[in-house]
Amino acid sequence: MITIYGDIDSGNCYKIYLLCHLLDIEFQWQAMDIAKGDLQTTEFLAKNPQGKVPLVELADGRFLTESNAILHYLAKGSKLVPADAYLNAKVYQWLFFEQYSHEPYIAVARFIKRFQGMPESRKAEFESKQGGGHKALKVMNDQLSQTAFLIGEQFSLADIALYAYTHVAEEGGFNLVDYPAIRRWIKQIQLMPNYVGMQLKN
Ligand SMILES: N[C@@H](CCC(=O)N[C@@H](CS)C(=O)NCC(=O)O)C(=O)O
Repeated sequence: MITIYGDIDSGNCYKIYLLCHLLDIEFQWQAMDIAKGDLQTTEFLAKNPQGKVPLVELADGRFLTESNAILHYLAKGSKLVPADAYLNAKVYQWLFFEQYSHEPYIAVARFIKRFQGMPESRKAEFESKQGGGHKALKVMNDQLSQTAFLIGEQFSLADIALYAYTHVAEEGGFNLVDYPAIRRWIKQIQLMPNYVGMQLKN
């Protein structure tokens, strides 16, 4: 069985948690508290020298980091990874978009607002994240106005990766009222069999 080292409040960790539920993959969850310094211990750094979560330990003791690489590894061969070369590349297109054009804005703004309580020292940085976040949301909304899911009519890893921080974007100050196609897509994902929200289930 795999072990996921994660903090469920982190969208990058929640992605893996959601995927495992949707695909019925057995896992153990090892809760890591970032604020308490759990990622800086010698023991954890030996597993991931980057000192970051998510980290997955495979049944044979090997480790894997980077949320979207983990998603790809765990979902290989499933219906969430299209066999068609173009659609497969489309999944990658959205995964790279998520890490470069979406997460650095929306996740960071959310962290400053929700988890740091908007300290004065980070207010300007918070504001600077709004433009990029809205740009990313518009790109998603435009796509989702044309197709049910991000790569087309097929639900894929791309949707899981982008759902993670998008469904809590309001916690980063991004009002989703102007993005009706995103709101429709969020509801559709929440209705899927085995869907779980951002709280650990016992
Ligand atoms: N690109 C990485 C980002 C990993 C990352 O930055 N994780 C954050 C939580 S969302 C973390 O561990 N932060 C702790 C730190 O940087 O000290 C991924 O997608 O997994």
